[in-house]
Amino acid sequence: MTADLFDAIADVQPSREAMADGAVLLRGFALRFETDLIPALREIVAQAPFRHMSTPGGHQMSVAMTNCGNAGWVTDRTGYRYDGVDPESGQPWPKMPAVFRELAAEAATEGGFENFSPDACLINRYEPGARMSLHQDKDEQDFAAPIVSVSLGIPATFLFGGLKRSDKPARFRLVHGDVVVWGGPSRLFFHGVAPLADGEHAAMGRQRINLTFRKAR
Ligand code: MD3
Ligand code: FE
Repeated sequence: MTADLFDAIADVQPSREAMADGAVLLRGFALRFETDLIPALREIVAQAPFRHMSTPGGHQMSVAMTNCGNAGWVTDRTGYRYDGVDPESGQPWPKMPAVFRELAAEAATEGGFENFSPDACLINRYEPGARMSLHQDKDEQDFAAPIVSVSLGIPATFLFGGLKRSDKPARFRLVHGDVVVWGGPSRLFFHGVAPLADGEHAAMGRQRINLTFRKAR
Protein backbone atom coordinates (compact mmCIF):
# COMPACT_ATOMS: atom_id res chain seq x y z
CA MET A 1 0.00 0.00 0.00
CA THR A 2 1.38 3.45 -0.83
CA ALA A 3 1.91 5.95 1.97
CA ASP A 4 -0.69 8.26 0.38
CA LEU A 5 -3.38 5.61 0.32
CA PHE A 6 -2.54 4.60 3.88
CA ASP A 7 -2.87 8.24 5.00
CA ALA A 8 -6.18 8.59 3.16
CA ILE A 9 -7.59 5.56 4.99
CA ALA A 10 -6.19 6.71 8.34
CA ASP A 11 -8.08 10.00 7.87
CA VAL A 12 -11.49 8.34 7.65
CA GLN A 13 -10.97 5.58 10.24
CA PRO A 14 -12.18 6.41 13.75
CA SER A 15 -9.08 6.68 15.95
CA ARG A 16 -8.67 5.93 19.64
CA GLU A 17 -6.76 7.97 22.16
CA ALA A 18 -6.35 7.43 25.94
CA MET A 19 -7.47 10.50 27.94
CA ALA A 20 -6.77 8.97 31.35
CA ASP A 21 -6.70 5.54 32.99
CA GLY A 22 -10.05 4.02 31.87
CA ALA A 23 -11.10 6.92 29.61
CA VAL A 24 -10.90 6.33 25.85
CA LEU A 25 -11.66 8.92 23.17
CA LEU A 26 -13.02 7.38 19.95
CA ARG A 27 -12.80 10.17 17.37
CA GLY A 28 -15.61 10.01 14.80
CA PHE A 29 -17.09 6.79 16.22
CA ALA A 30 -20.69 8.12 16.01
CA LEU A 31 -20.44 9.20 12.36
CA ARG A 32 -21.54 5.87 10.89
CA PHE A 33 -24.69 6.02 13.09
CA GLU A 34 -25.51 9.62 12.12
CA THR A 35 -28.27 8.98 9.54
CA ASP A 36 -30.39 7.06 12.09
CA LEU A 37 -29.21 8.95 15.16
CA ILE A 38 -30.31 12.48 14.23
CA PRO A 39 -33.93 11.62 13.28
CA ALA A 40 -34.26 9.46 16.44
CA LEU A 41 -33.02 12.42 18.50
CA ARG A 42 -35.60 14.73 16.88
CA GLU A 43 -38.42 12.32 17.80
CA ILE A 44 -37.33 12.21 21.44
CA VAL A 45 -37.17 16.00 21.66
CA ALA A 46 -40.66 16.28 20.11
CA GLN A 47 -42.03 14.07 22.93
CA ALA A 48 -39.89 15.43 25.79
CA PRO A 49 -38.70 18.95 24.92
CA PHE A 50 -35.43 20.44 26.23
CA ARG A 51 -35.87 22.42 29.45
CA HIS A 52 -33.59 24.38 31.80
CA MET A 53 -33.76 22.55 35.12
CA SER A 54 -33.12 24.14 38.51
CA THR A 55 -30.35 23.09 40.86
CA PRO A 56 -31.03 22.41 44.56
CA GLY A 57 -29.37 25.80 45.17
CA GLY A 58 -32.06 27.49 43.07
CA HIS A 59 -30.01 28.38 39.97
CA GLN A 60 -31.22 27.57 36.46
CA MET A 61 -28.76 25.50 34.44
CA SER A 62 -27.44 27.13 31.25
CA VAL A 63 -27.51 23.67 29.65
CA ALA A 64 -31.01 22.52 28.60
CA MET A 65 -31.77 18.83 29.18
CA THR A 66 -34.07 15.97 28.35
CA ASN A 67 -33.79 12.16 28.63
CA CYS A 68 -34.77 8.89 27.07
CA GLY A 69 -34.78 5.39 28.52
CA ASN A 70 -36.28 3.79 31.63
CA ALA A 71 -34.66 6.35 33.91
CA GLY A 72 -33.99 10.04 33.36
CA TRP A 73 -31.69 12.34 35.34
CA VAL A 74 -33.50 15.29 36.84
CA THR A 75 -32.68 18.12 39.20
CA ASP A 76 -35.00 20.49 41.04
CA ARG A 77 -35.09 22.37 44.36
CA THR A 78 -35.33 19.01 46.21
CA GLY A 79 -32.12 17.57 44.74
CA TYR A 80 -30.76 15.33 41.96
CA ARG A 81 -32.28 11.94 41.12
CA TYR A 82 -33.11 9.42 38.41
CA ASP A 83 -36.83 9.32 37.72
CA GLY A 84 -38.83 7.06 35.39
CA VAL A 85 -41.25 9.89 34.70
CA ASP A 86 -40.72 13.25 32.98
CA PRO A 87 -41.82 15.78 35.63
CA GLU A 88 -42.97 18.22 32.90
CA SER A 89 -45.42 15.77 31.28
CA GLY A 90 -46.07 13.21 34.02
CA GLN A 91 -45.35 10.55 31.36
CA PRO A 92 -42.52 8.01 31.14
CA TRP A 93 -39.46 9.29 29.26
CA PRO A 94 -39.37 8.33 25.54
CA LYS A 95 -38.04 4.81 24.88
CA MET A 96 -34.34 4.52 24.14
CA PRO A 97 -34.11 3.97 20.35
CA ALA A 98 -32.25 0.90 19.04
CA VAL A 99 -29.64 3.08 17.30
CA PHE A 100 -28.84 4.76 20.65
CA ARG A 101 -28.45 1.38 22.42
CA GLU A 102 -26.31 -0.04 19.62
CA LEU A 103 -24.00 2.97 19.45
CA ALA A 104 -23.52 2.95 23.25
CA ALA A 105 -22.88 -0.80 23.45
CA GLU A 106 -20.45 -0.86 20.49
CA ALA A 107 -18.50 2.10 21.85
CA ALA A 108 -18.34 0.54 25.34
CA THR A 109 -17.00 -2.71 23.84
CA GLU A 110 -14.38 -0.68 21.97
CA GLY A 111 -13.46 0.92 25.31
CA GLY A 112 -13.08 -2.47 27.00
CA PHE A 113 -16.54 -2.77 28.61
CA GLU A 114 -18.58 -5.63 27.14
CA ASN A 115 -22.35 -6.02 27.52
CA PHE A 116 -23.00 -2.37 28.42
CA SER A 117 -26.77 -2.01 28.63
CA PRO A 118 -27.67 1.58 29.58
CA ASP A 119 -31.09 2.30 31.10
CA ALA A 120 -30.68 6.09 30.93
CA CYS A 121 -29.61 8.58 28.30
CA LEU A 122 -29.29 12.18 29.45
CA ILE A 123 -29.37 14.58 26.51
CA ASN A 124 -27.67 17.94 27.06
CA ARG A 125 -28.13 20.94 24.75
CA TYR A 126 -25.53 23.72 24.83
CA GLU A 127 -26.21 26.98 23.04
CA PRO A 128 -23.34 29.48 22.71
CA GLY A 129 -22.29 30.59 26.22
CA ALA A 130 -23.73 27.54 27.99
CA ARG A 131 -21.34 25.66 30.28
CA MET A 132 -21.18 22.90 32.85
CA SER A 133 -19.11 23.49 35.95
CA LEU A 134 -16.78 20.84 37.39
CA HIS A 135 -18.70 17.97 38.99
CA GLN A 136 -18.66 14.21 39.57
CA ASP A 137 -21.38 11.83 38.33
CA LYS A 138 -22.35 9.98 41.50
CA ASP A 139 -26.12 9.49 41.22
CA GLU A 140 -25.81 6.05 39.59
CA GLN A 141 -26.05 2.77 41.55
CA ASP A 142 -23.16 0.93 39.92
CA PHE A 143 -19.82 2.67 39.31
CA ALA A 144 -18.47 -0.53 37.64
CA ALA A 145 -20.49 0.37 34.53
CA PRO A 146 -18.91 3.02 32.28
CA ILE A 147 -20.54 6.20 31.00
CA VAL A 148 -20.51 6.65 27.23
CA SER A 149 -20.77 10.19 25.83
CA VAL A 150 -21.49 11.26 22.26
CA SER A 151 -20.78 14.81 21.03
CA LEU A 152 -22.84 16.33 18.20
CA GLY A 153 -22.84 19.80 16.65
CA ILE A 154 -20.52 22.72 17.55
CA PRO A 155 -17.13 21.75 19.08
CA ALA A 156 -16.67 22.09 22.84
CA THR A 157 -13.77 22.25 25.27
CA PHE A 158 -14.14 19.43 27.74
CA LEU A 159 -12.42 19.81 31.13
CA PHE A 160 -11.15 16.64 32.75
CA GLY A 161 -9.63 16.70 36.23
CA GLY A 162 -9.01 13.98 38.79
CA LEU A 163 -10.58 12.54 41.95
CA LYS A 164 -10.22 15.87 43.81
CA ARG A 165 -12.03 19.05 42.76
CA SER A 166 -8.71 20.89 43.11
CA ASP A 167 -6.91 18.64 40.53
CA LYS A 168 -6.04 20.91 37.61
CA PRO A 169 -8.22 19.86 34.65
CA ALA A 170 -6.77 18.92 31.26
CA ARG A 171 -8.62 20.36 28.23
CA PHE A 172 -9.86 18.30 25.28
CA ARG A 173 -11.64 19.57 22.20
CA LEU A 174 -14.63 17.34 21.38
CA VAL A 175 -16.22 17.61 17.92
CA HIS A 176 -19.25 16.24 16.11
CA GLY A 177 -19.16 12.44 16.09
CA ASP A 178 -16.62 11.99 18.91
CA VAL A 179 -17.43 9.37 21.53
CA VAL A 180 -15.80 8.93 24.93
CA VAL A 181 -16.01 5.87 27.17
CA TRP A 182 -15.40 6.70 30.85
CA GLY A 183 -14.84 3.73 33.10
CA GLY A 184 -12.55 2.29 35.71
CA PRO A 185 -10.58 4.86 37.72
CA SER A 186 -11.78 7.79 35.58
CA ARG A 187 -15.46 7.07 36.29
CA LEU A 188 -15.46 9.37 39.34
CA PHE A 189 -13.14 12.07 38.00
CA PHE A 190 -14.26 15.70 38.13
CA HIS A 191 -15.24 17.04 34.72
CA GLY A 192 -17.05 19.91 33.04
CA VAL A 193 -17.51 21.87 29.83
CA ALA A 194 -16.10 25.38 29.17
CA PRO A 195 -18.56 28.05 27.94
CA LEU A 196 -19.51 27.07 24.38
CA ALA A 197 -17.99 29.29 21.70
CA ASP A 198 -20.35 30.45 18.97
CA GLY A 199 -20.41 28.41 15.79
CA GLU A 200 -22.61 26.70 13.28
CA HIS A 201 -22.74 23.02 12.39
CA ALA A 202 -24.14 21.95 9.01
CA ALA A 203 -26.39 19.16 10.38
CA MET A 204 -27.05 20.42 13.92
CA GLY A 205 -27.17 24.21 13.63
CA ARG A 206 -25.98 26.65 16.31
CA GLN A 207 -25.76 24.22 19.23
CA ARG A 208 -23.91 21.30 20.74
CA ILE A 209 -25.81 18.23 21.84
CA ASN A 210 -24.24 15.65 24.11
CA LEU A 211 -25.73 12.22 24.77
CA THR A 212 -24.56 10.49 27.96
CA PHE A 213 -25.47 6.85 28.34
CA ARG A 214 -25.61 5.53 31.86
CA LYS A 215 -26.51 2.48 33.90
CA ALA A 216 -28.51 4.31 36.55
CA ARG A 217 -30.19 1.40 38.39
C1 MD3 B 1 -16.21 11.76 33.01
N1 MD3 B 1 -21.86 16.10 30.47
O1 MD3 B 1 -24.03 15.16 31.70
S1 MD3 B 1 -20.02 14.33 28.75
C2 MD3 B 1 -22.98 15.20 32.35
O2 MD3 B 1 -20.45 17.29 27.52
C3 MD3 B 1 -21.77 15.74 31.73
O3 MD3 B 1 -22.47 17.43 28.30
C4 MD3 B 1 -20.78 16.71 29.76
O4 MD3 B 1 -20.78 15.85 32.36
C5 MD3 B 1 -21.28 17.16 28.42
O5 MD3 B 1 -22.87 14.76 33.50
C6 MD3 B 1 -19.64 15.80 29.61
C7 MD3 B 1 -18.72 13.41 29.29
C8 MD3 B 1 -18.76 12.78 30.62
C9 MD3 B 1 -19.89 12.27 31.19
C10 MD3 B 1 -19.80 11.60 32.38
C11 MD3 B 1 -18.56 11.41 33.02
C12 MD3 B 1 -17.56 12.62 31.24
C13 MD3 B 1 -17.44 11.94 32.42
C14 MD3 B 1 -18.42 10.69 34.21
C15 MD3 B 1 -17.17 10.51 34.77
C16 MD3 B 1 -16.07 11.05 34.18
FE1 FE C 1 -21.01 14.66 34.23
